[in-house]
Amino acid sequence: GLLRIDHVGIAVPDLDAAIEFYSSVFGMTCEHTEENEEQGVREAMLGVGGGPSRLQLLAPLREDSPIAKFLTKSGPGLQQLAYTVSNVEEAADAIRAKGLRLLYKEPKRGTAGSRINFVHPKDCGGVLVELVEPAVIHPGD
Ligand code: MC0
Repeated sequence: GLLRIDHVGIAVPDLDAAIEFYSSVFGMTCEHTEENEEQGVREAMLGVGGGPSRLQLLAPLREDSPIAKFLTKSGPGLQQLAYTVSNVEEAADAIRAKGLRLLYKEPKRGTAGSRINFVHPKDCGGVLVELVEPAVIHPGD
């Protein structure tokens, strides 16, 4: 099952400008940045209010990346909602068994060594849902 909301992801054209915006307007802190070549993104994870809530900023690395396509089609804005799970294969199988499409047959690599899969937004009321199995599950999760 789902443990909690892992992060909310926002597509942005310029990562550094977006980090500066969220820092100066909302006082968020950038905890981690990473390039994910396979996903075609440069990303930043921002902490919200000193608690476990996190905002992920996603900028395209290439023209053919899902974020580039999203920006062209929809413009900057909410791109994904991610849930923490303890086991991504089990969570994906359970959702698949309900007849929804998962984007990947096998999990791929996400932020900070996590293992990820996605539910197709057309099967989820227009929301791109990401399942995240962190490399380390923190106590209390
Ligand atoms: C597309 N659609 C969306 C959407 N992206 N709806 C809601 N949220 C989104 N993010 C809708 C389109 O508007 C369109 O609807 C239909 O789905 C097909 O979209 P498309 O523009 O033709 O695009 P596709 O089919 O080529 O790609 C959509 C798809 C893709 C979700 C399959 O974006 C994808 O593979 N996403 C998963 C990977 C990803 O997002 N990576 C970047 C984050 P209409 O009605 O117009 O037909 S990487 C990440 O998140 C990692 C680093 C992490 O967190 O650890």
